[in-house]
Amino acid sequence: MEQLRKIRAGDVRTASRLIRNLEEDLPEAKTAIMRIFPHTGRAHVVGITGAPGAGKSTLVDALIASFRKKEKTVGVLCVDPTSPFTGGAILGDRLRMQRHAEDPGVFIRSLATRGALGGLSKAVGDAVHVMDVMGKDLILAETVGTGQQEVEIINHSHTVVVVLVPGMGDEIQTIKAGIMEIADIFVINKADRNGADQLANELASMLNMVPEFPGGWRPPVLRIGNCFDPVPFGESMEELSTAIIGHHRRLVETDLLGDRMKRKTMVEIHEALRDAILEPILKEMTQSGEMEEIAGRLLRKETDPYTIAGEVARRHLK
Ligand SMILES: Nc1nc2c(ncn2[C@@H]2O[C@H](COP(=O)(O)OP(=O)(O)OP(=O)(O)O)[C@@H](O)[C@H]2O)c(=O)[nH]1
Ligand SMILES: [Mg+2]
Repeated sequence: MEQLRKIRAGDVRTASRLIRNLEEDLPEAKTAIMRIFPHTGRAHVVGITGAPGAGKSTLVDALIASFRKKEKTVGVLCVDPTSPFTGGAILGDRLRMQRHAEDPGVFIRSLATRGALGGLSKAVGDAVHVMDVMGKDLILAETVGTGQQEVEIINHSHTVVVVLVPGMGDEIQTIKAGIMEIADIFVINKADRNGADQLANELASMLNMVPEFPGGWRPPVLRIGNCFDPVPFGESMEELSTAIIGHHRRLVETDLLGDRMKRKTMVEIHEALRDAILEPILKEMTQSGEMEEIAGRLLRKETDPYTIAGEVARRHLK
C-alpha cells in the first residue's frame, strides 16, 4: 500500500524499482500490478515504431520537449525486443534524453527482457500502468518495428505512430505485413532525402484504397526533415505533437477510445493467460526433459506437433 501511495505521488525510485522487478518477472511485481491496476486508465499511451535507425529516439526526445511546452507530463519507455546485445543503443538513447532528466515532469525508462517473447510485451503493458499511476499525461513507448511480437507491444497504445524513412525499399512491405492496419499517424522521417516524394505517394495510394476509416480518422502523413536543421524540425515537432493530441481527442469524441481500451485489455489478458497457463506447462516440460524427448520424436517424424499438443492439452486441461 505504501508502494502504491508512493507511486501515485510520483516517487521515481519506487516506480523505477517496480519497473526493474517487472523486467525480471519477479512475483512481487505481479502483486504490485494487481494493486495498481484499478487506478490506471488516465494516461494517453503513444506507441512509436519503425525500422532500426529510422530516427525514433530522436523524435521521442524532441517530442518530450514539445509536450512539455504544452504543459503535459511525459513518461517514456524505450523498448528493445531485438536482442540482449543492443543494450548499448538503449543506453545511448538514455544519455541523449538525459537533458530531460532534471525535469520532474519527465520519467524515462528502458525495458528489455531476457525471457520469452511474450514476456516483453507483458512487461511493457505493466510498465505503462506504473507510469500511468504516476500521473504522466502522455506515455511514449518506442519499439523497433519488425513483426508480430512488435504488434503486440504496440497494441498497448491508444495512438500508434509509424516512422518510415525514404530509400528503404522493403518499408512498404513491412507496413503491409500488419503495421499498416494499426497506424494512426505516419511520419516520413529524414524527408529531406531522395525518395521522400515516392514514399509519400505510395502511402497515399495505400490509404486511398481504404474504403472507410474508423471514426473518420484518416492517418495523416507528416514529413519531418533533418533533425540538425532546428527551426523547421521544431515546427514539424509541433505538428506531430498536435496530431498525436488530435488523435486522442478524436478517440474520445467518437466511441473509438473504448475500442482501443478493449484491444489493449485483450492483449493484456492473453499475456496474463499465457503467463498463468502456458508458461508453467512449458517450464515443467523443459525441466523434466520431456521437451527434449518430444523434439527427438518430431525430428524422427514419429509424431507431429498437433498430436503432441493434443496430448499435452488433455493431460493439463479438464
Ligand atoms: N541526417 C539525419 N540523421 C538523423 C535524423 N534523425 C536521426 N538521425 C540519425 O540517425 C541515427 C539513428 O537515430 P535514432 O533516433 O537513434 O533512431 P532509432 O529509430 O531510435 O534507432 P533504434 O532505436 O536503434 O532502432 C542517429 O545517428 C541520428 O543522429 C535526421 O532527421 N536526419
Ligand atoms: Mg532508438
